[in-house]
Amino acid sequence: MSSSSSARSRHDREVLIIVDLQNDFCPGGALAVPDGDAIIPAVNRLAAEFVHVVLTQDWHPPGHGSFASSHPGRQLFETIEVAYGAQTLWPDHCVQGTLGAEFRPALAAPHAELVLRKGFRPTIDSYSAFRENDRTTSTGLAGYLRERGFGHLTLCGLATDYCVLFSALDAREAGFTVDVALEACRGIDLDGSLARAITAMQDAGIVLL
Ligand code: VGL
Ligand code: ZN
Repeated sequence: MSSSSSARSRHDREVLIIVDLQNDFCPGGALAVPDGDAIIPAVNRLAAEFVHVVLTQDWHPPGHGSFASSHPGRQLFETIEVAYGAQTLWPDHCVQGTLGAEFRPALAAPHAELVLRKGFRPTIDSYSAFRENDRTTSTGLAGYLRERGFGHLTLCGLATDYCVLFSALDAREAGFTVDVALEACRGIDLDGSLARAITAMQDAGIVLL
């Protein structure tokens, strides 16, 4: 057994999901999360502990419906009504094939077994790695994890109050037990969204580490 695999101690029913640790969510990126790259040492430590790791990647086509630039006259970070309800308008970010959409180079998870891309449908955003923002379109991730025999998920990454939050809530709803490693997450915090996210996760039975 190699030294790296013997250092990995987590049980085979457990998987680490690293959410959207991409250039555009780090300082200098198009939708930078404050201190977003400060989580990388903690994320890399977690990744080294887990045998099984999944990465998610926000992956929007140019002109995506979540971009303020697609809605002339609208402001950045404004909330508008779309077919499925409220949608926050973001700067253009994580456009497919661009440097901003690539994983942060300092992320060290070469043994990740799946990269789950989301947000690729032009008119539907997807904060959750499980279900798009219309709350009906599945990404297939729950089925994948179940078929792999995973029962317990640990989440970390960006941003605590958007993609980590929605992924954690949907994971609970799909029947997984869920931990969120808060020291390995950072939030965007629009209008108190970070505090609301913490409360919502606690109320859903998610264990905050
Ligand atoms: C995210 C806003 C828009 C995230 C993705 O990864 O939390 N937030 N797209
Ligand atoms: Zn996005």
